[in-house]
Amino acid sequence: MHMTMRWFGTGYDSVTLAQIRQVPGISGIITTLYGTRPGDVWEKDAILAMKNEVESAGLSIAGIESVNIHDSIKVGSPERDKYIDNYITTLDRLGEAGFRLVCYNFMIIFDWTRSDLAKIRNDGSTVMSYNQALIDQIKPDSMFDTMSAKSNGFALAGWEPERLAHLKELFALYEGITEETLFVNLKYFLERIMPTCEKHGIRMAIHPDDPAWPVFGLPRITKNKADLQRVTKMVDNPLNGITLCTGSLGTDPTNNIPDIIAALKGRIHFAHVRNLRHNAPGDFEECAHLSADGSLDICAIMKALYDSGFDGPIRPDHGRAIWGEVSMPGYGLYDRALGASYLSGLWEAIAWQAQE
Ligand SMILES: [Mn+2]
Repeated sequence: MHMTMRWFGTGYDSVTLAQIRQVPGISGIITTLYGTRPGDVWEKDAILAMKNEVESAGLSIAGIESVNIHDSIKVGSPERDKYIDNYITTLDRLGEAGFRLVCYNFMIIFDWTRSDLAKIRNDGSTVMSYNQALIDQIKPDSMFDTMSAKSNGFALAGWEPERLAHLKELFALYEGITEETLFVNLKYFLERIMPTCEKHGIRMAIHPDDPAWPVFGLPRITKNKADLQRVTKMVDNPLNGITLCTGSLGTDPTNNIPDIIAALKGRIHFAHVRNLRHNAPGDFEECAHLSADGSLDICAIMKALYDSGFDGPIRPDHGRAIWGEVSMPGYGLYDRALGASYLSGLWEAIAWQAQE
């Protein structure tokens, strides 16, 4: 296990690499080439500049989150081959630069979704929250404004304004797309990229749906154990794996995360570990990482990862906004540093006990 933190890049993140380097146990960061759009070929020079910037700050890049997938690939339209070729070129360049982990997702139109980015808790901290009844009152075309309204002026990962400006066209594009079509199109994509992944040893780690159910009637195919097993089995290559995101899978209380970890043993290439609190069906809010603060047993999750032989990067995921920090929602320094220390402490105790 390597403890990491996500970093959004100079000019995009309120947190600096120098600050991240001082969080105990952090050896690397997870980042991406910001400013690129889904479908773009990443420039070699830009990849190397990103790598050099992080390494000259005394850290390494433990993985890329994300290389996003162009809509034509998800839809399976004729121009998808061109965009898969672009994706392959990007993977080739990332592999040549020494990168071995790529996170991506197959959510359509909307990425992760929340009804509030700054819900005030009793202790005065704020968290992101989701209430299905509130989402049901929002028209899809005002979803971007709802998300941006409390983003503290930061760009939100997966919520590209240029793409979402064409929402009507996007909904038209995905009309008639079912879960089955998405599985078929994902399989086609994975089969085409696997030779390049094998050439460099790049582990692909699909990120689960957040929340883990269809939103605005759009199908989702990475919601639970059965979905993730289907994804890993339909292209049965060890490099075709998943990102175990406890905060996403955990939105559905019927998802037993330690059981999912055991079932996906060997195919979990990356882990996002955080807690959340269920208020009612379809109604949850984020919280501190500590088990006692939410509904997930974080110790049982870390133990399951340890027992599965997990050797990839873990990062604390969204944190609360605390101590007056102003940052991109979920991505302040303070609460994620607390989360990283807590997760490292659990891992140390679990490893110590295993040696007794
Ligand atoms: Mn996640």
